[in-house]
Amino acid sequence: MKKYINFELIIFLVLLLFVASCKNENEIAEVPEENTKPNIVIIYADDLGYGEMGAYGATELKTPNLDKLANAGMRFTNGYASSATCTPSRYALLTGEYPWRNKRAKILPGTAPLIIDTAQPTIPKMLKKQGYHTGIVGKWHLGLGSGNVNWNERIKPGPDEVGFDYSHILAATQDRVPTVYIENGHVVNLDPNDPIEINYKENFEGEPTGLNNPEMLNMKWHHGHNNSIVNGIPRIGFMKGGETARWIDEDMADYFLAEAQAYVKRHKDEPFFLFYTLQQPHVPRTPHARFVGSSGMGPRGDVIVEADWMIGEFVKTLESEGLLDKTLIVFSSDNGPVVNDGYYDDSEEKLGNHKPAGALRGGKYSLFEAGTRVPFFTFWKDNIKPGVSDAMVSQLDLFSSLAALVSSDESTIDSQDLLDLFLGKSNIGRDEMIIEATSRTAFRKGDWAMIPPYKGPAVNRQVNIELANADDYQLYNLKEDISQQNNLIKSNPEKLQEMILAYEAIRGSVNRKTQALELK
Ligand code: NG6
Ligand code: CA
Repeated sequence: MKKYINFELIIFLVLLLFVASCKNENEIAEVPEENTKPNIVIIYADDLGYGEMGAYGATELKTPNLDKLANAGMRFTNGYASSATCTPSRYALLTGEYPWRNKRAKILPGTAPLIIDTAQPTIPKMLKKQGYHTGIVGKWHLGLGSGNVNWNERIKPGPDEVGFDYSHILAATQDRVPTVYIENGHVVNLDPNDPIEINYKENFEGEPTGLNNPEMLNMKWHHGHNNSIVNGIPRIGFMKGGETARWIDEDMADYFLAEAQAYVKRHKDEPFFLFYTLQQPHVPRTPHARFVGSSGMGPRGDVIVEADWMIGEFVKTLESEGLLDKTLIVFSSDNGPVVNDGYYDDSEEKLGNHKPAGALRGGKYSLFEAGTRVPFFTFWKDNIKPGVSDAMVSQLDLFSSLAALVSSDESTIDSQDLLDLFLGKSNIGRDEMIIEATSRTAFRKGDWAMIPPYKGPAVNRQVNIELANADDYQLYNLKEDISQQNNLIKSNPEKLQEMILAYEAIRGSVNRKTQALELK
């Protein structure tokens, strides 16, 4: 009798094990691990302001493709770049570290060495460890090499050494030399018999410049931008040689779009991360002929229309490759808007009623809100429900949030895991953060903004932007006063003290010596 019971029990257990193992096999077969990893694309505009998309209230400028994504995704009304200029914002986004912790995170010349330590964690490195292929197409501006780059050899360290498997970039900005594309460390279409030489201090003998040869220009410089002339446009820095490699400015949008599309097609069968970094609407604004006149606002508006079109085409590619519901798209801008950033390009004359910063005060280079508060949204077909959030979020937070998305346990001190917010499952953002503009810092906490006193002009007359320099502290309640018109330090000294203490707890006490804004 005893024996019989045991026999039955054993059969039962064997059957149970068999069923359980079948179920496991089925599960594994149905959901292979790789398929659970979404592709990640960050589309990053250059100098696009808070008020430049229909979804953020623009009425004069039409951005239908961006609006479609923003309105179908999670749109943040308190989304921030970490800085009011390009290099520091890009540094912070990729490393998850506040840019003011790195003294070299400032607007860089085209000859600057790489400012990300090759041992430092970065988003692409973190994603690579989770099986992602990683690529960057577009603007870089984080430095290349370790000083004295030879542009005619493999240029390193660069994107590859900080985690990008593939890179197809412009080194610095569209207005800085070298005016060539660089693919995986090699200048594209370079003729070895016509080597490239670059110098940011002095010209090469006999080479024309914007300063000396105005007759050669088809775009005039307003301030700075009077060194070497490429395609009739005077640039920052001096360049010689590399004739066959020089880009055609008007083709840049099409060029990078084709590269971004090709990248997606090449890597559609594995999880990929693409950092698609647009050059628009940074100067010089050079829309393709198809877009000239498209905005009625001159080249600045036209290149925004062009960028919007590029994004529409790029999304179509994701769709036709069957990837739209497998790809998280994050869109933002590296800093706020500037209208005249150094060329006479009709941008001021033709601006009309368009307000690049919306209701915000300041602009690029400014510690007022327009410097860092930018368009910021996430889109993921069938995975993120349409919504608008006023929670505070910084591009710094992408590091830890994307790590959480791909089940990596990496994070950084400055980057917060706000994945649920990005996916529209929560409305809890950051409580506080430091913002930066041309090496000055200010503080955001809750509804409040606090700007310490800084010496220097209140307004930069060249770009016509209020920088937020003042003799005393400034304190604004952004909920009641989004345009920062009422400084509340006198009526609310307790709040000011609280803000100063919280700011200094992160930033330390800062030596606020004169911080002249050098635009050169
Ligand atoms: C400034 C340039 C400006 C722009 C900026 C960098 C002058 C006078 N001004 O120094 O045109 O290139 O640097 O912009 O040279 S950013 O968006 O890349 O930070
Ligand atoms: Ca920028």
